[in-house]
Amino acid sequence: MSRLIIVSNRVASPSQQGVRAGGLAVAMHEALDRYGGVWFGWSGETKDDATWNPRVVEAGNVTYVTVDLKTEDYQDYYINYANGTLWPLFHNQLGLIKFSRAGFDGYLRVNAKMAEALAPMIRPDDVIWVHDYHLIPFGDELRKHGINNQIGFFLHTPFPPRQLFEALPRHTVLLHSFAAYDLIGFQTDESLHAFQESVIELAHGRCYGDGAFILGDRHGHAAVFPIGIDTERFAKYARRTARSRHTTRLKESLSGRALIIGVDRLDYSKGIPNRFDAIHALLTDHPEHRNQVSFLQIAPHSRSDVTEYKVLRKELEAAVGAINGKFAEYDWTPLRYVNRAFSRLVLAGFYRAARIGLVTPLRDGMNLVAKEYVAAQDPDDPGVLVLSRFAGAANELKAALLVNPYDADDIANAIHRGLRMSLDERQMRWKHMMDVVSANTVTTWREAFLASLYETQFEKVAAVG
Ligand code: ADQ
Repeated sequence: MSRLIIVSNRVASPSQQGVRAGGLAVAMHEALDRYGGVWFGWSGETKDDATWNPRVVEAGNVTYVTVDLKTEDYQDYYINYANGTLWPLFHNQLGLIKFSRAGFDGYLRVNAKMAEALAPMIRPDDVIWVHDYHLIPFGDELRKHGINNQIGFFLHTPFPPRQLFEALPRHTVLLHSFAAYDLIGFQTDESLHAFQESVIELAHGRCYGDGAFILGDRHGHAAVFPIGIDTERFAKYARRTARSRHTTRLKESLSGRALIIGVDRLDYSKGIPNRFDAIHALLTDHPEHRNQVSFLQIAPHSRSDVTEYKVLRKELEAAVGAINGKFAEYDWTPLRYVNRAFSRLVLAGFYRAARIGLVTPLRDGMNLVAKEYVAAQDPDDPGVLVLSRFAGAANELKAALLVNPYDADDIANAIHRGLRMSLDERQMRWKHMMDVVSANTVTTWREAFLASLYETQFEKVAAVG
């Protein structure tokens, strides 16, 4: 049977699997766990004397293969280009983009070196699945080593509108490297269409109704595969943990107040400052909620070496101080701000204890937290999801209270509405969303993507035959 090789920027070591903050890590582990295979990528270690020799660790049915990065490569590839250029671009944050030639060269160099490290381990019938914006040129680099296997690519972030993508210096180099993949997956129709428009307008390629595209002398397929979660497992966690020590402590600390929860990596795309503004607006415009609600924002630090993330940290710390300073009572703090990761079990219990799940990214490929919040609810007394209309998840979770994340008043009004919502309406909305997250799970996502990838293989064989 052919092996699945998953390639992603970071590979969490088996010992780090308990606590994971990051949608890709969560999804990849859940996908590999079930069927086994190889997970290849960066170890997360940077060393001045790093070599490209891969380290191999077997754990259960998964083989983890990792390489370390030299400090300079980490800086150019990861900090400067992937997270300093592509991440803000793909989240429509044009003002935050920094482009440097050294960053771009480093990005191409690391992709080439990583492909060189993996290529000798690939068997002829392996299927390779590359993930996310860090590794767009990876497939192209593998092809240079004569790898003719099926290679798929999934973009976890949005793909930006053509007018923004055009602002990226040397964008055609990236666009052409997409064409090395047999199949490219996007989270939403919007991203797929933006990619197709870029192919046509910026690289003079051709796109067809069935998702096929031609770019230069290569052709591939592009389609939409919205990512899901392991819904059943998450719901089970939530039931199991409803009376756990952590959940009990949290509930006791609320003294009967309603809990509003936000859980995100600390990232400017997640709209956390706007969310804090919304809490301010809620307590100002709806004073009846003072001393009646507590907002818990869990936001573990991420990408702390990138300047914009340091700036955001400072901004949030100041905002928390200002809101608590203004509204807190001697026996009540409106905003609890916690910068650490929790196990999935603990998170599930916290989501279930929350009357409102507040998920308001400015832009997000999908947003798994929204789906986890739904999966964790008690069917007899479910909470209300307040969701940004600019998260990919909004395409599926239409029964959430959809808001404009830039509009603090809109968010505040949705929270107010959620806090007053009848049990009947909460149950009706929750059931609608739960049906969706139960039907489209991380397993159906993975199976749909791989089935399409295999299909392109048959088409290739048929074309050659
Ligand atoms: P992320 O931007 O990381 O993912 P998201 O989809 O919300 O965003 O996933 C975050 C994951 O990390 C969730 O599973 C969440 O439970 C977990 N997490 C967050 N904070 C945590 C904490 N304090 N402790 C433990 N776990 C925590 C990227 C894209 C998204 C896309 C995913 C998957 O940006 O748009 O949905 O990949 O494709």
